Amino acid sequence: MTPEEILKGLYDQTLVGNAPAVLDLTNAGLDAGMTPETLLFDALIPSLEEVGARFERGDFFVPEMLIAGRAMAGALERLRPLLAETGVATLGTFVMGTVKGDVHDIGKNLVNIMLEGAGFHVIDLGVQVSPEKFVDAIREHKPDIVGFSAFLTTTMPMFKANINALVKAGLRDQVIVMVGGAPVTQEYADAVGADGYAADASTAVKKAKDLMQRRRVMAGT
Ligand code: B12
Repeated sequence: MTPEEILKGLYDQTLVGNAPAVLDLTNAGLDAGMTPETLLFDALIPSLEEVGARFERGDFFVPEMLIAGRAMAGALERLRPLLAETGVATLGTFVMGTVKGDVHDIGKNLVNIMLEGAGFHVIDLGVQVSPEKFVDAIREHKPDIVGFSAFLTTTMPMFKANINALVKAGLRDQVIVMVGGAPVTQEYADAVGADGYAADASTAVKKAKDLMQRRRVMAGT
């Protein structure tokens, strides 16, 4: 199979949610010397975007979205060790979670993998994370950054609820807040008082490093 055929196959099989074929094609791509990034950004992610577009048009329903998501998640698990393969010392601690009411975790998991690859110690709280759980995790792990992920316009307001909970717990000044997810914008992030926003996983890593650097400069260390 040529690299083009592998990418086309990955795109098509993710679209129909054929998890075993997606895993086989991922392995075939890696065996052929293709990079994990190529498989992700040139096939897997575009395919899920198309799934979303079809759902919006009413051509796909929740079950189709679910099996496509599962197929993508299987490939992501295969790629995880390769994407996270670095020997960099720990840059900082990052607590991450999908907000309460929201079960989307593929985007969050991708950000986690890239953060780990860049040298962050990531503590993943999973999905449907309540403000109280974020507060408890911040008290326990004392992270440099906390990340809130939301994929629904109806769960984005949880960013503000989480930030309010941090303020109430006296923790807001001790942790950098980053937000993200498909419907989130820089304007929305600014409006809720987050410190940083990123539209994708590689920008999220860059932004996390920038924010840590800025905080160090401000603290004079
Ligand atoms: C797969 C999927 C599902 C799966 C989720 C499986 C899973 N384990 O995640 C299932 C089937 C469960 C699902 C359910 C629903 N879904 Co859905 N889903 C999707 C779909 C197709 C793909 C999402 C995805 O994983 N994308 C891939 C990743 C890589 O996306 P990404 O945005 O590029 O991620 C990057 C950034 O967002 C950023 N990022 C993400 N998190 C963070 C966090 C931080 C801190 C930072 C800095 C950055 C960052 O980095 C990521 C990596 O590069 C989207 C369509 C879409 N276009 O997003 C709809 C979509 C998100 N779903 C939608 C809807 C409506 C639903 C349901 C309400 C449907 C229903 N009627 O039940 C339910 C809600 C369930 C719930 N309570 O959460 C809508 C949301 C519309 C809206 N604006 O509110 C979308 C947009 C589809 C659409 N076009 O209408 N869904």
